[in-house]
Amino acid sequence: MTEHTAPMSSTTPGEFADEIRKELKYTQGVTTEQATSADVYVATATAVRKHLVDSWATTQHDMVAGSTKAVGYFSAEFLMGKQLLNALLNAGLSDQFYDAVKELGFDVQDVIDSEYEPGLGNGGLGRLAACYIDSLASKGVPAFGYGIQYRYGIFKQEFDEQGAQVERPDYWLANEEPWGHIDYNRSQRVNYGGSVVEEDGKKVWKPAWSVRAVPVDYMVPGYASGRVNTLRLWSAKSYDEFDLLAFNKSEYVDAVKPQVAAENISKILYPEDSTPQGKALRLEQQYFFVAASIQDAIRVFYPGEENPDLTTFPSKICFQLNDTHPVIGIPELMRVLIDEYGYDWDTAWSITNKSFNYTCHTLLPEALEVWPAKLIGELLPRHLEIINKINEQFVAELGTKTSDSAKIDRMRIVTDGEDPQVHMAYLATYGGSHVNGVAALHSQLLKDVTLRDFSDVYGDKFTNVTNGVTPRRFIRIANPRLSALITEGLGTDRWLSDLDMLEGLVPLAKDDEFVKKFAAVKQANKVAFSNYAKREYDFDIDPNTMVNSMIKRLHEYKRQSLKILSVISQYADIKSGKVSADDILPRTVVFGAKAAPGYKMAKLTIQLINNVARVVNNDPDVKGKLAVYYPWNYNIRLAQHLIPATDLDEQISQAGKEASGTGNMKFALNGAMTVGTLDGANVEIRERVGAENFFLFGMTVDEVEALYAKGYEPKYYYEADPRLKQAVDMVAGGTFSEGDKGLYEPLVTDWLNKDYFMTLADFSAYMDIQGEIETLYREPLEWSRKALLNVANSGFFSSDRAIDDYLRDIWETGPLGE
Ligand code: 26Q
Repeated sequence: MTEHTAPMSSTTPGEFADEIRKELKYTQGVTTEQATSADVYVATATAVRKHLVDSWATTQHDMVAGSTKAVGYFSAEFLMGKQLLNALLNAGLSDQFYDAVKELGFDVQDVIDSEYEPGLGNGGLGRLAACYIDSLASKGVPAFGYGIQYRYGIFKQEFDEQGAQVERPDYWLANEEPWGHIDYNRSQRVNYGGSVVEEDGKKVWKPAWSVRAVPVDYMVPGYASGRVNTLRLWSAKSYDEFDLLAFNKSEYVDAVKPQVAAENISKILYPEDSTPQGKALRLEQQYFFVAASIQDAIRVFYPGEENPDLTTFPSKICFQLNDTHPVIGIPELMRVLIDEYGYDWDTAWSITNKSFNYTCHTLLPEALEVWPAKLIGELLPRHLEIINKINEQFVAELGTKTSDSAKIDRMRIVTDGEDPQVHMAYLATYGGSHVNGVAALHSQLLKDVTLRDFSDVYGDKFTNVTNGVTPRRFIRIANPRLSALITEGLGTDRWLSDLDMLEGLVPLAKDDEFVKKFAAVKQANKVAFSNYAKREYDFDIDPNTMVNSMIKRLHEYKRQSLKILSVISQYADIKSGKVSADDILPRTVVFGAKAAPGYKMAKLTIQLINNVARVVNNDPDVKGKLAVYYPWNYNIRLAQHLIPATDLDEQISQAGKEASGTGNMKFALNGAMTVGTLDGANVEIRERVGAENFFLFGMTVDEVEALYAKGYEPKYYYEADPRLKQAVDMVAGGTFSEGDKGLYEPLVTDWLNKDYFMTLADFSAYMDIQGEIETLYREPLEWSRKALLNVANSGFFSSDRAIDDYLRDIWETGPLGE
């Protein structure tokens, strides 16, 4: 007997069909006959929301009335993915939905496809925030996600005739968006600019302009928790609308300008995911959502109170800073407490310190945000004063802890000198209670390298929380076949809220019949993906080849170059007859990646991959042996289709550069094997699934450091490995640019002369492990057994476990009513 614990509404399919009909009629204003799939999508979304609204209201009520500390997850990005199937799953209406849509005479796929994916994030950090608010709701922990409702999400990626990336605006709100609830009655004023004056011995900020922050609320339904939390995304509106009347006619049109400027604040998501550029608008955005959210939290937890006792604030809610992007919240809470509620500095500092914690997501020094003090002073003069005072207090405190003045100098939150800079990571570390990295290796490197001085002095603040991903979206929804098999194997579906239960599959890896079923699931997923790729991209993917995927942002440190050089080398070997036809293991290599629009090397790498794909896929000599596909506009939807169909996953960053990675977890949980370096969470994945079930290659962090120290010479590796030399020479010689030797020159020059991320040094090891990979793949049963052990041993990488870690070690809170 199989035990089912998934939420199940008592609404029948017929009743749900009636609800959808009603929404079509009364909300959409169309008859079922007139309705399009898009209408049915909106009507279904509206209907399912109504199923969740009571739980939403009780969750809000219980949160404010109860004594359980809530969590405010502050993030400039929430990469949510489509909402419909997730909402249906958690409302217990998935089955009813399929039947109801059929009853109404529509195609389920068309209805699902009508939802436009909101792209309010760049990549890992934004998707992590989405997984965490899912897990918080599923655990019944009272929580808000606080962020920005950008009008334009991450750009839509297209490729031009030459294979180069073209960015198109992503105006995701062009059609009706049924999930967000705009709440004009709970808007907040956010001020900017002006100056600070003294009045009666008190500092008073006289801002020059302000913006209205209007909350757009999204339900975050928990899985089997009966709880629905809120994702509150702020949208910027102008206050100037009514002032227009005061202008005379000649100024009428110009008068609209400040309104446009104000609304620009939430207009666009910055598409860079490293090397922050210190743009004023970016700081305006950061302050915008953080200031609105802090006021909002005070309003929510002290409703109607004129003089709230904010010394209790840290027992009501704590704020998690998702990287440094919301760190301006620290001086903002200080300002609110001191200037608006009259607390003295020390009391305000104690409240603030308890209220914030900081998660760092990087190891690249250039990715740490630093703002010119001058810019902060122009935009937020009172905050600059407060930051300077925090810095003074900090430097004085350091003086009592160390006599190493060089160290104190290095640690300054505000640097000395002509053009002082504010280090946001330092402000976050000093201003909050806890600092965490996102994988064991990353947290260790934070302590040893990136924030070493801080960990010497404030060692107790440092902790690790290894990232996790939600099994609801990335297993249950993305991979229904595997989900059914897991439930069959375990005799229950409780694993969906307790992913450690996957360990129960370990004994089944010895059962050949079960392993064959597992292999059949993968094969069916590959066929489904092949159909999807045909429909969406007009690709002809052979599902009987090994599907080998590399999906992530395009970055030099992630080393898509290493992958494409290896593909070129394989191509050359097949062409030259170096490997005989029988020895070739047919492979389909799939890339998915967006590059920051200004990142030249990354964009050139995209062009190279596209042109390798063009040459390889059109060469009859390699047909059926090697194919390369680069579906454009990689997003959550594509991930949900490709991951379940992947045999081999690439996690090949240079050791010590990828903070964690989360794609690696999604692949392992969906039964792909990983080829990877000892970087980020790969280390822990390998420990858990077993070294014999993971394809490890490449230099370690220590070896990388030693090689930098010795002096790295990429040319040496180029000369030493003829496979590498041949591949690089083909790129340089124009094989993938119709003879044009200039096109990839910047790439080739970098490889041979700089190669900061040591792609060339790791090439031979990477090529060598391909042999092992192919040998195993030729034993389908053994491959599948190992892949199954990856699934069975990856339960740790659930975002539910990650949230448990945060609850225990950082937030010190738990589910409502406990
Ligand atoms: C900052 C300032 C100005 C403009 C842009 C930014 C910016 C925006 C996004 C900086 C960084 C990001 C995103 C970083 C990111 O996604 N990091 C990834 O986080 C994942 C979740 O922890 C990790 O798994 C990845 O290893 C890490 O690269």
